[in-house]
Amino acid sequence: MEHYFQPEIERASRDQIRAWQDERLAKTVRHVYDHVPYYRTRMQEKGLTPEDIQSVDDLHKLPFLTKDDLREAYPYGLLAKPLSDCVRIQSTSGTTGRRVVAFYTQHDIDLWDECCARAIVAAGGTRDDVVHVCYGYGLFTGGPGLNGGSHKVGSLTLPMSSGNTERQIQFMCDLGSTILCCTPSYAAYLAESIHERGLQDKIKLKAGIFGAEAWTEEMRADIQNKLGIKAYDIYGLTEISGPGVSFECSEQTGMHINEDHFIAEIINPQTGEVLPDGEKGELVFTSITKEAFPLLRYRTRDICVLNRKPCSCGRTHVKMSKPMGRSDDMLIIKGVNVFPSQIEAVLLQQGYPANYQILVSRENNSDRLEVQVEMVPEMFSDSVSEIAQREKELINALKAMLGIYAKVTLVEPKTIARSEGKAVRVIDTRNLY
Ligand code: DLL
Repeated sequence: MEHYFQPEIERASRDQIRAWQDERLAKTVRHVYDHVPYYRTRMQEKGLTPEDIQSVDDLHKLPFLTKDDLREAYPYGLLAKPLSDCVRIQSTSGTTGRRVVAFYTQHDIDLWDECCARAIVAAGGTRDDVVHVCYGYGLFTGGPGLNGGSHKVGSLTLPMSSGNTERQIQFMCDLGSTILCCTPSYAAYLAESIHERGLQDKIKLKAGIFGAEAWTEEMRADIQNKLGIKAYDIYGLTEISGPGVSFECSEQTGMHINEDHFIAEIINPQTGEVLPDGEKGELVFTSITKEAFPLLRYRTRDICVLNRKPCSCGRTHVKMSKPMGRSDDMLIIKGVNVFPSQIEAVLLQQGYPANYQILVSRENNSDRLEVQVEMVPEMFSDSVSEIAQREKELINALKAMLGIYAKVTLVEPKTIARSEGKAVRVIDTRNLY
């Protein structure tokens, strides 16, 4: 039977959701216009006043906001409440330029925790569960978000943070963790480590809530089998609050966006044109209940599809597909668009583990793509010619998927570094020289 943390909201009629969105959008726009000079200037440049934004139908009139805008406004430029009302910041792990800092009032944190609680209950969580959180704690939103959600549900919460796999497994066995929250790459590593130690019968996990990075259906099947659990996807981003912007239900066919808090649009990333439901494009969010850091039409760079077909779980909120890549991490190799998720799907379909690295380089003015993937232990005793044959099979499978040649190198098990947080899959050295 399906359970809900907030059934009246999660199963609200579409008319009700729309009424909440219209009212909250107009209120948010009025608030930022009055309190954030940055928004007021941007709206005035477009000849807009808050009266022009009465409902979701008017949303398209507002300008987009990008990560660069947030960096420009660093640190306080987009703050919509006095600092004395704010109780927390979180920040992204950006690799270049200034960090993005998001602010929260206590009310913002309460609503964020509720979003994560919805995800935990959708994964079968109750106050009787032991929720093992090994997302990082600190500036990253993963640990604090799931931690807060678990408290709201009333589950026993293990604030493990990331790292120290030995200790993770020991606590999991000793305390009887039932719900695991971490990145899918770390879940795969934990599963592998539990099997190596022959401890699969000692763990009591029933579900996992995995997100913060892209993962494929093949990887889901692999983790589910190895740990004997049901694996649920969870999505979110620091700018919009953190994990729990959307989450999967028992149907496991996309993530319900918490539409009472966030309005989702899909746009053509090149032109900015709003696309109809069902079309693939860049996801854009407007937060309509945030006090300290509301964002209007924030471009996520995540490419996905929205689906409004009724869901068997009874939730009425729109579903987003798993992100199919990011408009900014799409690799262009020899002029062909390549998403790391396509490569991962091929590897897993061919029975390889999700331990791989994609190396992109430039040689003699030409792009070169290499995929290093770990052999499964059974292959370890294969002869050199058998390994060469397997590499050839993978080259053909990748060619069929991507349309280009990729060199494949099978490496010994355990030679590719494991990640405890978000995995680094792509090493692109083309722009370094
Ligand atoms: O990753 C928040 C989070 C923590 C989500 C824990 C889920 C679980 P950021 O570090 O700001 O926030 O990174 C946000 O990560 O724009 C996506 O590109 C990617 N991402 C997040 N969840 C998923 C997912 C957190 N389920 C960026 N599938 C987003 C694919 C995801 N990509």
